[in-house]
Amino acid sequence: MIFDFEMIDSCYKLLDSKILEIRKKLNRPLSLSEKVLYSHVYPQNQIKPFKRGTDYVDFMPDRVAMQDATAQMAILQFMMAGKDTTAVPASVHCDHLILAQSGAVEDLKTAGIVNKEVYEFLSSVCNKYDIGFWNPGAGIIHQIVLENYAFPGGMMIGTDSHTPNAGGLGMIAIGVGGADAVDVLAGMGWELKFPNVIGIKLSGKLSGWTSAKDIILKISGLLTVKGGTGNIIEYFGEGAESLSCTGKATICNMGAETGATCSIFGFDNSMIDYLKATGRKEIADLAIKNRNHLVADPEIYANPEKYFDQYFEINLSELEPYINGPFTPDLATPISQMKTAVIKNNWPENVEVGLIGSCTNSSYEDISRAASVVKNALDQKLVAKSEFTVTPGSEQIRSIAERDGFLELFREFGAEVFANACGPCIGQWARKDSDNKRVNTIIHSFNRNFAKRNDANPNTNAFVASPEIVTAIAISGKLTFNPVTDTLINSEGKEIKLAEPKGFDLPPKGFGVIDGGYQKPDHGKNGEKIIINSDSDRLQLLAPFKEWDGNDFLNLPLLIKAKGKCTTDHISMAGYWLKYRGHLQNISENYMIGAVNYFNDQTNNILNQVTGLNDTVPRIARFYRDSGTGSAVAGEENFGEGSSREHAAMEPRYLGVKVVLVKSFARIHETNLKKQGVLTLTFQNKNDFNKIKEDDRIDISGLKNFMPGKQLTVNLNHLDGTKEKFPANHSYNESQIEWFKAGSALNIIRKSNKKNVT
Ligand code: MIC
Ligand code: SF4
Repeated sequence: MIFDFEMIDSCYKLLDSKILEIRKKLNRPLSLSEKVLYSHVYPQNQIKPFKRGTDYVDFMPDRVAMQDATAQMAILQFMMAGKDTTAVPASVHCDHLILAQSGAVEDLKTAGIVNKEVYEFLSSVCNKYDIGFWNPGAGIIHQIVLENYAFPGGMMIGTDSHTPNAGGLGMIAIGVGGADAVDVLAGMGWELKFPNVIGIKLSGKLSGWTSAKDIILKISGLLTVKGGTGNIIEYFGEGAESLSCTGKATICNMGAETGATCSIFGFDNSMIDYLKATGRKEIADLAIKNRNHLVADPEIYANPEKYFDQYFEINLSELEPYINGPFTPDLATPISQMKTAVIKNNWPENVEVGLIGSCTNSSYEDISRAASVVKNALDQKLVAKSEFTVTPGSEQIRSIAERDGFLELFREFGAEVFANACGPCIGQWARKDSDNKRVNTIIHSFNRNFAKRNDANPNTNAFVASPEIVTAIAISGKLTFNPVTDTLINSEGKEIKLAEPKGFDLPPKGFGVIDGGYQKPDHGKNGEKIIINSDSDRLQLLAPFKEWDGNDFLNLPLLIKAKGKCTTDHISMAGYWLKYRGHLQNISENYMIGAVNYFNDQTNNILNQVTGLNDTVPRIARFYRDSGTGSAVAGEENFGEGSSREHAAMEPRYLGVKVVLVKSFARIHETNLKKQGVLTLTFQNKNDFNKIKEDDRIDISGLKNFMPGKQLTVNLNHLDGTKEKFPANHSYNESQIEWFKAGSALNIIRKSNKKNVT
């Protein structure tokens, strides 16, 4: 079955004339990113040469995808918008809420019981609003999108930061918060600062132990976790064409770790093969007809330095496997240097668990290559020294991995095969025998490795590598093992060298036909009633946030000055807390509990300026809110890095935080805060961060003349009566200032749509 074929067909029908029009207006060669972006400007008659990195532009993406942990808030907000149906095709995927504990069958059953209320809510809401619903066990959002929905030249948004996965199939696919999704679902333009474009030419060809994952591991090291911010990464070159479509998706998926808006590959034969293999020959045919529009113009490829805002070249023939981490995905070490790095950094060398799978690395190619390593190890009488787990990305992949004997091989090897879900990647991992403080090392093929992310233990050193390297390291049990050069001793005492991995881009026996767990919406034909019990602790209807009272912020107590890395995992932790993703009041109890207090280096232990006593962040935030002052938060670089979860923005709003003042923001988090009505400011002079004291009261002045490009002023009122004053920057445009004034972006949609809601 091809989803939304009419929509896709009409996109391609219009593409030729759109590109002609764009060429007329821009009169210069176009990158692929520009072709896709300009052909989705909304409305199309607004096209003019936009300034990359400066102009805010409205787009109309072709579709929206949401996963269960973010869909709950997105849909609760959409329900407040008062619409009958969604303006573009949309889908919801149940993947984040399944605990990985006792294997796929048992865990799915438990999830069905534990999350019943949430699944029923999402399923009935999807029916009512005509949204495709993918049941728990169907797979992880990005795999399902790639297998079913993505198409070359399309544009989509998704309420998950790894939405860019679909760039592997030539799509501009951008991770956003739920409020952004509501804009698109409600048929309004979706606003984005027109991104810059980083061109990366891949030359040469991968071989041996090196895989697509190593390309993005290297690039994460080059760009760092903030270097991609405000940019689309566009790949090209013969190396790019030599990669499988799913390999390209891995690169685009993990590109989120550089802060990039998204990543994209030009249309090529690997995409044709993948579309055909996944039952979408008709789409491949349409794309072939539009081939020229689905790659950059030849002038761009001939002169990349001239046209891209930044340009890099990577020779795949020279690339070696990488291992990134711990605690950050951009700490990239080539495998040949791991022995030295482990000693130098005192990383614990023994690896306790190797985990493969996740949304970014569970393609047939990944599974078949990892399985070939396992088979070779078994054949050579090697046993795994570390525990080993496999999390397939979708039922489609799981079923053929089972059919083709790979999962049996993994089991023979002692692996635990978890459900097709996020599982250990997002702290939904009931890790056995783990005390919560023990220093230890794990290695996985996921995307992120922030502190506490996988098992809630702050002392778990998590490293990221390709599935085949994770497998080899799990066999050796050592972080320092390099399968390219090193040998192992087998159960007979013989010295053994692991053979290089071998796999298949696509399943030789085809993908087969499976019941993938899809529920077709019936658009409320069954008279769906959306019921949220008032005593539910999982779901809570939202109440609109209050509008701005027209005054400067005065005397806001500093809530917390967060030290160092403060990702959305630090701001609104996942794992245990995922169960409250549909209940703002309950989830707000995790606000900033992972952030390090600058003044005592502790987490979730801050000063209450009024009582003089230390307490938790959520409790003190509530205290300030209820006493009528509200509060202010300060932070450092790339604040809110990582996830798209808008809970990290709704919680401070709900708890009365009025301003977040930091050295720099991650894109999605800054937008999320703006959309929820929290003022986002950055230090003009980053050293001003040092001036903020634990018992400061903070004023923000200039709000009455809040306008684009005009700085606001921060006044610090120190306890000893002294004051310090400095300017702060903001990135608000006019319409975003309206969000702030209205109390949230949603309040504006609500006002323009005064219909009663369910
Ligand atoms: C992640 O990988 O961090 C998540 C969990 O998928 C998040 C979404 C969420 O927090 O629900 C993301 O990437 O946006
Ligand atoms: Fe799920 Fe992990 Fe992928 Fe996020 S990165 S969507 S938690 S598998």
